[in-house]
Amino acid sequence: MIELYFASGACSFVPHVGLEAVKAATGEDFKANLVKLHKGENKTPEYLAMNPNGQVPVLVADGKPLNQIVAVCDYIDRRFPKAGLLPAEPWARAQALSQLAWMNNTVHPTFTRWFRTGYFAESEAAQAEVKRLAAAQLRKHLERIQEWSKAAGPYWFGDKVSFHDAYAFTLLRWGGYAGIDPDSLPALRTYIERAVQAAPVAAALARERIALDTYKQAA
Ligand SMILES: N[C@@H](CCC(=O)N[C@@H](CS)C(=O)NCC(=O)O)C(=O)O
Repeated sequence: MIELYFASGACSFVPHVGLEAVKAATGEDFKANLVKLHKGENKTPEYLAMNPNGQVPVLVADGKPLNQIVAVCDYIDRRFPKAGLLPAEPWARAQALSQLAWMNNTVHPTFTRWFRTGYFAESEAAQAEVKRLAAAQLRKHLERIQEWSKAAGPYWFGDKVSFHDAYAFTLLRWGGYAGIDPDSLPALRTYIERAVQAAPVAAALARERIALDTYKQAA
């Protein structure tokens, strides 16, 4: 039995899409537990016992909690290889994990500087500077993802949806909040618009009630 603790629009979308792909490929269902971050549901003693970082996602596999996206994705792929979420050939798999790790350990924390600027600077002027520099770095990061996405056909690894499609969507969607117009990354946008049509992505989007509409919301 698999359970996923997720928050709408958060990085937990990445394993969320993976589990929908597993369900489509194998029939293995999962329980999706919504965590309301704005209500502090991720800071309760029960939640912290599953993830001391107080973050989503948490995957609970047969009663045991696992956190950190890269580990969660690796576990889902190894437990359900039939879903073909990651390449099986060792070098291709290592490259795939390298990309996933970079999205998680570099692009994602750059967004943290944008979303939670108060952690990094106190004065209004310093915060404005942190935000401006973060936005400039985010654009460069999204440009690199756009370059990678040019090899997608139709999805990141071919004809099966993967975690990378979900992370690319999430990062482009967050970019809208940071003032990055998805239209300014046309190849990435075209690929993402294709990826969101895939049934597992569409199912996760519907459960989370999100879309690629944050740029307009932020304007
Ligand atoms: N490196 C962590 C990042 C997780 C993370 O940053 N989660 C965010 C949502 S995207 C979160 O739960 N934030 C709430 C908080 O930190 O209070 C992972 O891979 O799981």
